[in-house]
Amino acid sequence: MASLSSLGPMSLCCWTLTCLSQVCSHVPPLHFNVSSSSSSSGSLWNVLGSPISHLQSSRSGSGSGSGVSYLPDPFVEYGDVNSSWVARSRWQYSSEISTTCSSSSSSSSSSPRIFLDAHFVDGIATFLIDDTVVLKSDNAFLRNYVDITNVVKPSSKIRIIFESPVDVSNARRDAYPFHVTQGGNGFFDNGASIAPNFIRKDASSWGWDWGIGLVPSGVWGEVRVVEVPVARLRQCGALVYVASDEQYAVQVTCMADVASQTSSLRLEARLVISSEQHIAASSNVDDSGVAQLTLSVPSKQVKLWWPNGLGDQPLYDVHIDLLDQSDAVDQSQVSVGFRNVQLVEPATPNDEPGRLMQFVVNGVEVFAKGANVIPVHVIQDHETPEATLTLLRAAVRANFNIVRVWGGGHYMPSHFYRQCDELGLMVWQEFAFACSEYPTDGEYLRSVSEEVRDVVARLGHHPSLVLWSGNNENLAYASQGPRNLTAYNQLYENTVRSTLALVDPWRSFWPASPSNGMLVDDPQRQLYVIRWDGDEQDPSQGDRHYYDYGPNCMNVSNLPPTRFMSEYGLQSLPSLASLATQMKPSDLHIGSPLLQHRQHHLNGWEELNAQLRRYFASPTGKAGSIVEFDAYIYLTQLLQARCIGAWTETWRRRRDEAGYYTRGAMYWQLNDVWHAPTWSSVEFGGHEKMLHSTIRRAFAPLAVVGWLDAHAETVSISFVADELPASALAKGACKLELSSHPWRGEKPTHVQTFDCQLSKHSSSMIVSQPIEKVLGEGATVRSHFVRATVYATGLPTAFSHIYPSDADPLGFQAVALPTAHITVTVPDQVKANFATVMISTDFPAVGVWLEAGGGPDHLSERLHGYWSDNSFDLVANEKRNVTFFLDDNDDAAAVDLAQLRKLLRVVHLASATAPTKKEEGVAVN
Ligand code: BMA
Repeated sequence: MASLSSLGPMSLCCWTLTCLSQVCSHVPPLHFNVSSSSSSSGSLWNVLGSPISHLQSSRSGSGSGSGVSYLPDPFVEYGDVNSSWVARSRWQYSSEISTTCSSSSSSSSSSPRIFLDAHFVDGIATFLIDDTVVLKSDNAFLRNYVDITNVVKPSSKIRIIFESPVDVSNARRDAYPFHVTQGGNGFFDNGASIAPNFIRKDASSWGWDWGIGLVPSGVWGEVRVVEVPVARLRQCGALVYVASDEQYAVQVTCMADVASQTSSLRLEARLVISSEQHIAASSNVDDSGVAQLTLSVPSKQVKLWWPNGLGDQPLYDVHIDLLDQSDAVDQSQVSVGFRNVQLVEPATPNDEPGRLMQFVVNGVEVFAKGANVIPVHVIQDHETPEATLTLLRAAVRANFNIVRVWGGGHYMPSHFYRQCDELGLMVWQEFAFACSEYPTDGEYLRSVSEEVRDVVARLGHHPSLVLWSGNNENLAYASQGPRNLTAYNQLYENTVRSTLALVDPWRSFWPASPSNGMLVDDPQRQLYVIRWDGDEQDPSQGDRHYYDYGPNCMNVSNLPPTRFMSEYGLQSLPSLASLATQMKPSDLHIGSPLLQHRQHHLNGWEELNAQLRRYFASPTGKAGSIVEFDAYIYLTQLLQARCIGAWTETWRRRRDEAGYYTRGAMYWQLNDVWHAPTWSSVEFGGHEKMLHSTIRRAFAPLAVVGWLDAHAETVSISFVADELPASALAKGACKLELSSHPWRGEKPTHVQTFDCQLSKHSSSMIVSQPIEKVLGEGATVRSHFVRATVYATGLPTAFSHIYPSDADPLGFQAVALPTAHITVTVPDQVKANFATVMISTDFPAVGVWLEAGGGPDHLSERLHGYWSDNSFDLVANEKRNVTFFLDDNDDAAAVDLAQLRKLLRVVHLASATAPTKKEEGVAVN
């Protein structure tokens, strides 16, 4: 870095943010000190965030108007509506560039060049230096690089003007020669006229059926002014592919900005296998500044990268140097991993019509277990490494091996993918298109093509990234007419796929979710044709999305067949403690206007309440009270956990079942962007809902699945396994116990045991018996329930509870549900960031839910953390140890036991529901 270190940082002291529109003339101009970065690449400073962030940041004292907030928090109360004017306004960031370095400081350059790097400029923005336009940016997913040498002067003024994305996109739509359907949302500013599909910007930032509509503009990346005496690496990427049975290849591609024409610029790359062993190669930089080289890596010399649950995640660094003669003028580094991941579509084992949809990782047919990820934050400067890590660790805790980065959001920040590499989470990365048609004029398609190239250059090296995919749910538009089909092909086959094949021909491509797959996907011939039989939800091929809120959601025989279920879900409410951070106590009751406002899913309450009424008695507590609301929240979460848990187990157990051969289950949706009724299993901020613990069991390496047939006449027990330890696979290592438990009794009244033989990466039915036989003599579907327990050497004991009442039109209202008395014993002493408590009960308890705070007594006061197990069922007289962990990011902290004792609460079905008749002649406690 010899010549770069001679660069003195230019400095830019402070940005002024001004509102340029009439609509916001009442807002005083704000001054922001923006920190300068002293990185060796000669960067100046960053302008991070959006007007929304800055208008609020003054409240915390970071702006010059300390102590004053010009904008209420958009996430609190009706802040979304009250801040819609920000997206309707024009904004200007302005500042001064003052150079402090001398252009003659570099020995090897007579004419340094100066570049403006502006990464991830979200919105419609014009950059001006003095009064010269240097950049017009309207694709939020790009990194922009502009040579400003001939424009910038010492003490130049720089301005960024953001237009209103609402006005610009509406104008573009109105001027477009034909109608381009915009679907999926309409929540910005109470349903104002919007055209999100006319701007390359996070579609869900305009609001979604689970999300707040803010349409924030801003700079999520960095704005830097960089002086380059000789040359610099603008960007470097690496792609790993299988070159032969014995060899991997690492293709390194860099783009250089060259200041002084020299024929001796060279790129050198070095893969570090160990401190003694490196593999290196070099290449010249061509006239256009591109340098590409390939490192050949014998497979035997590197360890394989595996998804979570299947092995380790070794990563290897590639050091890249840009050399002028023998002087290093710039350097870069990427980490790579070695794995062979393909999404394949072979025939089914018994040659059924259609084909499988199967991830094969290093030769292993892997069942994909995971969920769909939406943006971690609508205002992307809040998508910090801590926030993404908290979320991804929760995914790993729930035994995920994959996440789908859904196309209605944005490409995630780089640290997200790095964390997925390290945690073993495969990423199915969708291009940013969802639930809409899109324009297909030349300028739009050119921007998309550039986007594809940039996304590959930025993300391609990540071993976790295993699949590119075209869009979310847009194939449906192709069937609407010839014009629509032509537009579809232009955008996805002839632009996204064909560009992708030029820059990353090795990674698997899936045309859309859902879809029937690719008929021809041949980068050699440059031929890309979707397989399209007119039904993108074809049960015999490709993936499928399933949402049907009408039928009894615990009747799993309603679930449709599919080769891969890539979306399914049901709503629930977030915890009271979370809601209380964004709502006043007076909003915290069933049906409150604010809650209605945040329910963005059409008929959401009706569907949810119909399912609740089917299964559960009404929530306990006085009508309209917070106690009732808290119990209602619990019931929505229990319902979601039981139904989506059961659906997940069902897709998994159909792995090897003829007529199904389902090879993936990815529920909708992992996370949230605010506190509202949504499909998530993890709340905004990281708190786990009941579903998350239930999913952890459903995705366990060995899951025991108990299920009822369509008429509730038989009880069946299936095992589903991924990778298992050798100890569990040995003969005699596995026992299954089926026990029948009275709701009101001390002990099981009928117990059967079976030997079982486990095998990995498989599903199989172990027992299927008439329900009377399982319940035993004298027991009825209303008086008893069933537990299946699996003991396998080297594995934790796994349970499944089968409630025959699930098939009863009255659900749990039909049984003699006792009021269990549950005791939790908190230890006296603990000096760690976790504490193990013992939970015990007298009677059976359904849906036992532990929380370290919250509820009507403590509202938003709680210890932030998660439980080793939660949302479980207990039989009479059972005792169980459960550990509470403070948030992952709090490693140094210790659990405050006094606080835990004070805040701890336990809810279960009987405690959350009002006493009902439940069963003739049985008194209810
Ligand atoms: C699917 C998703 C999202 C949506 C979800 C729930 O269609 O792709 O668009 O949020 O269903 O309705």
